[in-house]
Amino acid sequence: MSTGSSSRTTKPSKTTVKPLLRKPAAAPRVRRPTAAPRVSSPATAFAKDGFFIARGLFADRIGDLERSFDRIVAQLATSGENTNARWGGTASDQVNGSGRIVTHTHNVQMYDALWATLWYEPRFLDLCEAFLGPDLALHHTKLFQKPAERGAAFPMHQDWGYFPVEGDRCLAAIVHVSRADEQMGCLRIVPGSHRAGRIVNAKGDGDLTELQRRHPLESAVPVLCQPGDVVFFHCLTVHGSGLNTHPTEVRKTVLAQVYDAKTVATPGQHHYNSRFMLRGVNPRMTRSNSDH
Ligand SMILES: O=C(O)CCC(=O)C(=O)O
Repeated sequence: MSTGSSSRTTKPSKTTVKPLLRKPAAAPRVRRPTAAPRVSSPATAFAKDGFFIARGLFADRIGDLERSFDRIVAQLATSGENTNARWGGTASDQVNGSGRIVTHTHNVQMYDALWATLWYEPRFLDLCEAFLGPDLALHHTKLFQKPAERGAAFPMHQDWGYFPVEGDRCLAAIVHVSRADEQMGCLRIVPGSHRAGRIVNAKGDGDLTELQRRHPLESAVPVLCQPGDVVFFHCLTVHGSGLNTHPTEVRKTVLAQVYDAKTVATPGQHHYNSRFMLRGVNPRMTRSNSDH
């Protein structure tokens, strides 16, 4: 596997926003460098930018991941339930219009053990540990499938508003099961935005917010990914994702929310907090807390 924000060739963008991944820099002019070039560590990049792309982290598992993903989506379709998680609210209506879909379920580990054990892979946890420290708990996971042509967008938001964690020591990790580009409604991010802290009205499923006026979806940086790439981002990083208007390609992702188990996730939130320990110990766990 290779990690880091390395270059990928992409089709020319319709927007004026530059994709996150640039072409390789021209060869340096200095003939005899006196020191090796500085390469920032994942932890340094995450602290500075509020995100890190682990290229190909699960590329060698992609066949199994996609088979499982497709099976779960088929299972969802037979349930008769509403599985469309397209957000409501005027901000979402403005970007989505009508008839758009994002197929969703929470807690993918409840469908297939593959999505329970994947988070225990050392290559995944080593990165989480670099970003959050040695004691790591799983909050929840979720699956998103944006169908071709009709895939819904997520307006810009910060995640903390949905499941606040003490000290904001929480991250999202998006496992790309398919590729994702701008036409397919890829993730869009505002690099460094986590450093401004919690924004009031940070949610994306209500009326248009100051956050969305300040950071329009189309100005955020598109994060172009290949199957097996994992994008980690801070719970304060301003982000959203676009429409899937691609005529044939489906965008498939599974997202895990992981937090520092030395901090407490505010109870009573809409999002289920599994509190499963992925690595290390939870020094704040109590008998009553472990029982609901
Ligand atoms: O992956 C996406 O399309 C965006 C998901 C997202 O913004 C979120 O779950 O907070």
